[in-house]
This record gives sequence, C-alpha cells and structure tokens, in this order.
Amino acid sequence: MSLSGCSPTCPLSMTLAPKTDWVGPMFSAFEKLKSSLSRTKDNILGKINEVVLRRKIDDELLEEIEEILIESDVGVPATMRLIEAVREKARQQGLTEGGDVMTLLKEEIKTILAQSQVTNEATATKPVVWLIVGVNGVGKTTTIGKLATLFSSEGKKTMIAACDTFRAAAIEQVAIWAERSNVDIVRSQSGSDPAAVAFDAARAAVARGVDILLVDTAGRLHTKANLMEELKKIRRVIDKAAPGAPVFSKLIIDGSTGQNALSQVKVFKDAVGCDGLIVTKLDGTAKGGVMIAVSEELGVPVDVIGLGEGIDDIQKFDPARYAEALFA
Ligand SMILES: Nc1nc2c(ncn2[C@@H]2O[C@H](COP(=O)(O)OP(=O)(O)O)[C@@H](O)[C@H]2O)c(=O)[nH]1
Ligand SMILES: [Mg+2]
Repeated sequence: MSLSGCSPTCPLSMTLAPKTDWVGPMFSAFEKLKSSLSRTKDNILGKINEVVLRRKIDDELLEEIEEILIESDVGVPATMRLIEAVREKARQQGLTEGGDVMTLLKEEIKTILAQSQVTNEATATKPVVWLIVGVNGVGKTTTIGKLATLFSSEGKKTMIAACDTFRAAAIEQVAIWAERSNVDIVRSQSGSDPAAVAFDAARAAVARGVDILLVDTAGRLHTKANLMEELKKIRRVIDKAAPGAPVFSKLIIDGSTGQNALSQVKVFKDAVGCDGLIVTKLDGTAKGGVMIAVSEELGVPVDVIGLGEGIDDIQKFDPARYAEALFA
C-alpha cells in the first residue's frame, strides 16, 4: 500500500483503524445522539438553565419551568410528574438553589424514559416478523433499510417484504434499501395484493431459515378504514404462512412532529395493535422532548430511534443514554 497522500498530522495507523477501535462504540453512539439532540437540548434544558440561574426553588420558579416543559412537547402528564418530583425531592433533601433543579430533573427524566425500555420479546419460533406500520412519510421504508443493516450486523438472517404495493416507486425504494443492506427481498408488481406478497414472503422466510422478516406497508390508502383492513389482512396471512411465528406490529412515528405524533398511536393500537414504537427524525428537531411524553403516556416500549437519513442513523433506544445526551 502506498503511503503517499498521508499527511504527517494524519498517521497511517489512525486512518486505517476502524473508527470504533479508537473512539469506542459506546462513546460514538453517545456522541451521535448528543449532536442529534442538540436543538432539543437547547430548547428544553437551555431555557431551564437560564431561568434557574441565581434563583431559589419556589412556586414561581417551578411554574416557569412547567411552562418551558409544556412548550417543549414533553406533554402535560410528564410535566406534572417532573414538577412534583422536583418539588418533593428538593424538600426531602433540603435543596434550595435553582441550580439543583437540573440534577433532580435529570433523575426523574431518566426514570420516565426507562418506562419505555424494551423487555425481551418472544423469539423462540423463526422467523420473527416485524410489521412496520405508520402513516405516510414517517420513515417506514428508510427505517426498514436501517433495521436490515442493524440486524444483519448482529448476525441475524434478515429478509424484507415489499408490501407497500400502492406505488411502483415505493417498491423500488425498498428494493434499493435491500440491496444496500445486502438482504433478500420478496416483491411483486405495483398494484398487486399486499397480502399476497406478505404470504409469499412469510413462506420464503420459513423455507430459507430467516431470523427476522421486515414487512414494509403502505401508509396511505383511500380511507383509514381501508388501510387498517389491509394491515389486519397482512397479519392474518402471515399467521397462516408461518404458523407460530411471532408477529409484532411496530408503529413508526415522526418525532419532529412532537405531540401530534402521539395521536396516531391510539388509532393504530386499536386497529392492529402496537407492540413497539419506533420514533424517527429526532435529529435536528427541537421537539425531542416528545420521547418523555411517549414514555409517560403510551405504555408501549420504544425499540429504536431514527437519527438521520443514512443507513447507520439508527440506535436501539437506551433511556439512560437519551437522558445523559439531553443534559450533556
Ligand atoms: N432527518 C431524518 N429523516 C428521515 C429519518 N427517517 C426517514 N427520514 C426521511 O423521511 C422521508 C420519508 O421516509 P420514508 O422512509 O419514505 O417514509 P414512509 O413513507 O413512511 O415509508 C425520507 O425523505 C427519509 O429520508 C430520520 O430518522 N431522520
Ligand atoms: Mg414507504
């Protein structure tokens, strides 16, 4: 290998070493999250930091903090809980300085977020099926590409079913992600029955010993009822084609829409169930406080979060890391 082009400030050993060797995988995941959440942090904690300066903890200060939290997509229930926790703990621990609020808030935010921690799902029978649902544009197809890469990197044999057959472009888009992440895809012509594709994919997944089947679905049909019926049908045929295979319906919501994202959960939960959430577009938004609302109000675990449009811009949701990144 030629050494030309390697400047003295850039030693060869460093340029060739995989990034994780010298940064450390945890550190880089944390740094990535921290930079993605910088606007959310400015929006919530930056503002709180300003108001607590040189103040005593009293009702007036707590009211100002309450207002900031509510305006930052944290939601009313989580805001009330946070304010009460700060009030109560400050009293118990004899804390009076405004600055102490930050430590108390961080502790309680961690506890709230931990409610969304994923506990082990049943995965005894293969394939595990993730039905990826959500309204149009939230990032279903992109997330499938990222998940395929993530699961493959963990040594899981992964397959994609292109069940958004509504538009040809949607099939093409998911096919490109399958190629990028180097996993098999089952697809059909646009306009074909999504349930038929799901059936073929589930059969193929069983036959090929696939560990995880990711099913891309449409987000928009003529009516909401149509969409929900289609999703139910997809679920039924998968149960038939792969009897006993655990099927999880994973709902994607767009974090950059803040509180508005929450209302979608009820609709999908009632129609097709919601076994897990994926919150996308947390990068570059100031509305990342929505994760606190999600954790307090929904009672659904958050599997992964989306932090960009690239193939690696995804992380398993780690509540402690999220809280630390907000306060870092
Ligand atoms: N910034 C950002 N953009 C995202 C993220 N996930 C998806 N997108 C973008 O959102 C748009 C819609 O994504 P797509 O996967 O087609 O959504 P779908 O209609 O639900 O399948 C695309 O432009 C994606 O690149 C994310 O985590 N962050
Ligand atoms: Mg799509």
